[in-house]
Amino acid sequence: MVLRARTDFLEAEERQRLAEEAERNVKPNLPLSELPRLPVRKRNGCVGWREEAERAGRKAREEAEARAREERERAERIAREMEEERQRFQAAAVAERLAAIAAREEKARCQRAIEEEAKLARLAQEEAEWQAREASEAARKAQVEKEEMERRMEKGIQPVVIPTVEEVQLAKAKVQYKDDVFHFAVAGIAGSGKSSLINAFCGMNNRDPGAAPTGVSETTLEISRYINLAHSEQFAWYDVPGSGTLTIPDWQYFNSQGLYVFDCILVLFDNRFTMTDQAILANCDRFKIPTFIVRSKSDQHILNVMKDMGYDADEDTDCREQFYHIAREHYISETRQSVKNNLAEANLRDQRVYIISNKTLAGVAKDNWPKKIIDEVELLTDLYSTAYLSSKFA
Ligand SMILES: Nc1nc2c(ncn2[C@@H]2O[C@H](COP(=O)(O)OP(=O)(O)OP(=O)(O)O)[C@@H](O)[C@H]2O)c(=O)[nH]1
Ligand SMILES: [Mg+2]
Repeated sequence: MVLRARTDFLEAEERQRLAEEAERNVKPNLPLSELPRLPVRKRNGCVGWREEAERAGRKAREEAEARAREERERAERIAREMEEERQRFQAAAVAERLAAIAAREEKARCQRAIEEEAKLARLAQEEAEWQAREASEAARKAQVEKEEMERRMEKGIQPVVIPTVEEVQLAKAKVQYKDDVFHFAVAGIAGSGKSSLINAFCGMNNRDPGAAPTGVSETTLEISRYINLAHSEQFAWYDVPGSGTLTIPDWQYFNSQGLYVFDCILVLFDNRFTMTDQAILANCDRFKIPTFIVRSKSDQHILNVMKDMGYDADEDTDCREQFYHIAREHYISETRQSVKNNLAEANLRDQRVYIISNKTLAGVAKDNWPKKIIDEVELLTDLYSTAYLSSKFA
């Protein structure tokens, strides 16, 4: 009994201590009046004070635990809500900062784009201004050149056009140029007697087989090559189309015909000394090509002069001879003076004019000394001297 009582007492004491402790811990300020009233339990089957105290302590502890749990949960909820709020706030701040950064970057990008556009526009404007200046300078130079060309052409000076190496090679191939052959070209307006002159040089009559075609309807349209059989290894003769035959400006005639490849050029004229003749002479001087000015058809021209002087074909031989000599002298001096004047007017070097007729020349070439020689012998002599004295045969 004593032992049980003792145990009950210790248990009750322990429970009381725990209850007090729980009460102290959980609800220290609870007024005494609010403490649950402890039912009095009688010993031996009645509710004892220890059970009541234990129940009360348990209940108080449970209530305290429940309140503590509630408080904790509430505190946790508040903390969670605060954390969420903090996170929301933080996210909003971050988003705001990011938006500000993005706005700044966008602004900077726009600024850069504007600056880039402005730079490109400035460059384009500078390029356009430079091109305009270049175009204006080119136009000014072209104008100066045009004026210079007009001025020179007014003075009879033709523009210098230097052929390229390829053009020279082509022109040489076209005329079958050979380094050990001397190449004579005869140039002049259509009908001046070029083909007839070449036939005469080659010792042929116009109707001989192999002779250059002649006559009003036999206009030469391409450069043709002829050989003097007596000198076939040394000389080649070229019949060049008359400038009036082709639609080529006078000053381009020389280059377009490739006349720069020839070793010597005869400029043949019949009635008038033309601009093309002057251009050929000027270009030959520039290319250091020897030239001979030749007036053709002297027989016909002298006869015309005789007729102008009143000569009648029925006159007797003596009278005819007298007319001939006077007309011949008149024609020769008039021709020489007129060529001299033409050369001077065209600012060209003064040079001799050879007055010939093709029949007389053909006779001289064949060593049949005809009577009415004017410059035929000298022309042949000077031509061949020029050839033999040239670097080809020196
Ligand atoms: N009387 C005379 N007639 C000539 C003389 N030379 C040429 N002729 C004539 O003039 C005409 C023209 O002569 P061509 O030799 O064909 O003249 P061309 O310069 O070759 O003529 P194209 O080939 O058309 O440029 C022909 O009827 C010739 O007979 C000459 O010295 N005296
Ligand atoms: Mg001809």
